[in-house]
Amino acid sequence: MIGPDVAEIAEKLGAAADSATAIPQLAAETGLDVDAAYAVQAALVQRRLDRGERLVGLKMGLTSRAKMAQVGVDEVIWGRLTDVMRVPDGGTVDTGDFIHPRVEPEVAFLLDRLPGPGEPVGAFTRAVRAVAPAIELIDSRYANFTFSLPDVVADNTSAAAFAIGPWSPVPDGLDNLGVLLEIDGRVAQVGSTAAILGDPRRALDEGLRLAGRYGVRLRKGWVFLAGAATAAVPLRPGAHVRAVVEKLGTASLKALP
Ligand code: OOG
Ligand code: MG
Repeated sequence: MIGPDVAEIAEKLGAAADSATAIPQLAAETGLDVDAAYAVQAALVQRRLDRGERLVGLKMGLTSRAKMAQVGVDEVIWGRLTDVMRVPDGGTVDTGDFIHPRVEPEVAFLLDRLPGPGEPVGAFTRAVRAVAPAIELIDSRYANFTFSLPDVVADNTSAAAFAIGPWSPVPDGLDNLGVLLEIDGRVAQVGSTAAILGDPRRALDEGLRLAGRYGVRLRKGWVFLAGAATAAVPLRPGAHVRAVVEKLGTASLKALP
């Protein structure tokens, strides 16, 4: 049996992102399973590295029920972040660069020394130097923002852009902080960090475990997005977006009119 053509699928997804043009889902047709989908994701991100982008971190996806319900996939997934995806806090994005962008509130970790393979994860406080409120801009490359599990994994878990607010030292509790997503000063989503696997710190354990399975090691200095606490909201031209996390503060971005 001939397996799915990883390079060809990665090229299709990369071209869809570059041209901001949606494509049909491709996992069912190509027989792509989750392991092959992570191979596509690696090739898709390698395509970015080949043109000079740098890996700067990792993101978790579908770590909350609200997100799983919104997209109809109920498995925790992870993707890769590059420097070009990072928008300065308060910075501007052009919705025209994306297909159907959505924004969601996140908690970001700044990674410190991490356990090597086989070592126990150890204290979260040792592995994480700082935490921050963040906004993730996701943009599925599939038509109608609809996908299966292998499809979204291959598409680098819809990663497109992210903004990180001010870093602060890790507070005592991270497990029940209020989360708000505001669009143009109006509350669009309300949640709690408890929605993220019960405690966003668990997202790091999951990230280490899942990325480790595919031979990816998290690095000191990397950013780690724990996954959205609420459903994502479409980003319209001209919108001002703020994510507010209790005790951590605010991250913001705007869309060009
Ligand atoms: C998949 C990515 C999910 C999150 O925070 O849950 C994600 C998607 O919803 O398109 O980034
Ligand atoms: Mg996200």
